[in-house]
Amino acid sequence: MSDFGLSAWHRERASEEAREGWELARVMNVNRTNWTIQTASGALRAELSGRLSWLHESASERPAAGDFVWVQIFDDGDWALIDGVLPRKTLLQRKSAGDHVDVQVIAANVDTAWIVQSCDRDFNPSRLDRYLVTVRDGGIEPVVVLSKCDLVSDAERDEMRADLQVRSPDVDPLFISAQTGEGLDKLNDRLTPGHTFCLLGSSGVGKTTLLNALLGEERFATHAVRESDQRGRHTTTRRHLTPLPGGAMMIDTPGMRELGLLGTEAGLMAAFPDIEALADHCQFSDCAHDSEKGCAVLEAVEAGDLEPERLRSWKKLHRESERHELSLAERRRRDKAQGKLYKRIQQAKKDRR
Ligand SMILES: Nc1nc2c(ncn2[C@@H]2O[C@H](COP(=O)(O)OP(=O)(O)O)[C@@H](O)[C@H]2O)c(=O)[nH]1
Ligand SMILES: [Mg+2]
Ligand SMILES: [Zn+2]
Repeated sequence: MSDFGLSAWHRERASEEAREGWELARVMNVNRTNWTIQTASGALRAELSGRLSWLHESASERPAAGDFVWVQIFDDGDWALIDGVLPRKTLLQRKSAGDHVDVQVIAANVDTAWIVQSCDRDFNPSRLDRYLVTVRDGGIEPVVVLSKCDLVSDAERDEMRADLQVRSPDVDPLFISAQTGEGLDKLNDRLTPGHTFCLLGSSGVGKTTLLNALLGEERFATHAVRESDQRGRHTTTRRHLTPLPGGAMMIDTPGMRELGLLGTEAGLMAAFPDIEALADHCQFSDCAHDSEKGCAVLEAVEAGDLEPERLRSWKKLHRESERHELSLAERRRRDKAQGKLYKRIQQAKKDRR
């Protein structure tokens, strides 16, 4: 556990910039301007060096949960200074919530994401597609976990399984219950030591309960789903990284109300390889698979080889991802133009003096 998930890949990157007097640590959580890091000797409070905060102007470049960082420890191990971030092997990000279009990092260096939906009321294949695209886009392996299976009948389970078989044939869901313990051994078996895992899913689906079960103790607070609106309250307020007994790391996240897509072309390709392969055979290279002549994707739907619902899902996510990427590009262009204008004004002022 002493290397908190530092992979060979990261070690190699670290040796390229080996720093005298600095050591490697891992970001456990972030709270505005405060970081908690895991070092070889335990958890520590940390701050960003002035150089780093200046270098990393955009929030998405700042150290996030799961990042490996260069630190210097002060005051007998009381606090640390972060002065560098190792390249990220994988990156989990979304469009920031709300109208403002920007990228928000959820976590860095996650190997496998457990996408959790609860059997009783959260099961939703469309939302699952959204998570799959996000996870794939970051270069992360997805595992679909259907929680609270104690609350549904065997028939209901079969229905969900069949539903997924049609909609997302690549997905092999794991039914688990933290209540009865069903399926937990299967999850435990998948916890490769040294790998980093991440729990994703709506609030109230049982992510933190699952983490506690894996830890074998009630370390983190969970919250009952409110009867009034059937939603879980946000008990997990921040993403945080926790070392598990077997040597794997787990990042728990608060439920995200929105998981907006932004520039996830690679994720769409990885999550919908069938559609992408068919699209290669469309007559027009910019085919939108709507009503075009010679559209191989529509032909596949017609022939019953592609589930229409799957195509609908792909289209929706594809459109959203492109739209957000365009507005981000547009905003960046505007910011840049504004920056130039500002510089010109400053120069003009100077010239007048
Ligand atoms: N019946 C049942 N309830 C569960 C299970 N796992 C979690 N819960 C309950 O679901 C609620 C929300 O759990 P929590 O772990 O806080 O969800 P999170 O928001 O995803 O972290 C709590 O009241 C848990 O007791 C389960 O396997 N079966
Ligand atoms: Mg939670
Ligand atoms: Zn087409």
